[in-house]
Amino acid sequence: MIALTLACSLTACTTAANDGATLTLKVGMTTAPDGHYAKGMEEFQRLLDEYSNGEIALEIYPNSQLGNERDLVEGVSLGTIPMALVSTGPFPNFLPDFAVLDLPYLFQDAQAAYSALDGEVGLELLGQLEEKGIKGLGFYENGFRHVTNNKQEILLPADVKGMKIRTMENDIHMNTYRQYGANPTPMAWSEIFSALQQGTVDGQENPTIIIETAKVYEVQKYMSLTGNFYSPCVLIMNKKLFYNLSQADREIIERASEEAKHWQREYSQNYEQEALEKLRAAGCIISEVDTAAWKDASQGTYRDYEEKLNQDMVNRILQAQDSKTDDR
Ligand code: EAX
Repeated sequence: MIALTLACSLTACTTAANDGATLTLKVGMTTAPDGHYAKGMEEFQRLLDEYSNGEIALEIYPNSQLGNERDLVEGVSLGTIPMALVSTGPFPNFLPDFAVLDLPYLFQDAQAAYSALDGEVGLELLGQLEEKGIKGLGFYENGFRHVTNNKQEILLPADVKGMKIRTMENDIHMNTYRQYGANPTPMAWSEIFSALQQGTVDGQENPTIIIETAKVYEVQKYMSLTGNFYSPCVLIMNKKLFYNLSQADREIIERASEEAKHWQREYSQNYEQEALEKLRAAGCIISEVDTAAWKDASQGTYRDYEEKLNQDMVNRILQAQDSKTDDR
C-alpha cells in the first residue's frame, strides 16, 4: 500500500485514462510520435499491459512534451518524471564513463554495439546510473548518426569546414566536429527545426529515422551517410519508484522492457531503408561517403580524450570487435 501511494504521488496516477490500472507510468522522449522511440514504447506498453493483466499502464509523451533530454534525465533522477527514453548524449555530464560510448567510429556495426551494451560494459554503465537515483532498464536503438546540411553536398571532412553544425550537448561529439574544422553548436533537440529553418545553424547530425520522422528534410537538402557516432538510447526509471514496487511488478517491468528493447532494435533496423527511401522521395540528396577518410579525420578525438576516458572500457569494446573480426 505504501509503495502504491508513493508510486502514485510520483506519477500522478491517471486512473481515468487507463481504466483498471493500479499503476500508471509516464515516459518522456524528445522524438516524434511515429519515431522509433515511441514505437518501442508502444511495444513496452503492450507487454506491460499483457504481463500485468492490465494493472500497469504506460502513458507516452513524445516531442519533448516533458522536457528536453537534460530535463528528462534530471526529472527521472529527482522523481518528478517517472520514466524517459533518452539518447546517452547527456550522461557524460554527470557520469564520465558514459563518454566512452561517444567516441567516433567506436562500433563497426550495430551488432557490435548491441553486444557491448547487453554485455559487461553495458551492465556496468547501467549500474552506475543507480548512484544518481536512476534505474537503467536497457539500451535501445537510436542509431548511427549522419550529417545533414543545407549548403552543399558533404563528401569529405573538409567539406564541413567552417559550417555551423548542431551537435548534442556532448563534449566528444563537439570535439570530433572541431577536428573536421566545423563549428559545432550544441543545442537541445526541440530547438533544432527552427534553428535550421532560420539558418542559425547550417546543419545537424542524427540517425536516419530521426531525420525522417522529425521532417528534418523539409529544412535540409543534403544528407551524408557519415555514421560518425553510434548513438544508443536508454530507458530510465526513477530508482525509488522502481524499488518501491513489489518484486513481481519489478520483474514485469524488466521483462517487458527487455523484450521491447529487442523488438525496437529490429523495428529500427528494418525501417532504416524505408526511411532513406522516404527521404529521397522528399527531395533529400543522400550521399555515400568514404568513411575511411572520416575515420582518419576523427582520430584526434581519441588523442584528446586518451587521459580522460575509462581506457579499460574502451579497450574491452575494441578488443571484443577485434576478436570477432579474427573469427571471420
Ligand atoms: O534522442 O538530440 C539528439 O540529437 C538526439 O539524437 C535525439 O533527441 C534523440
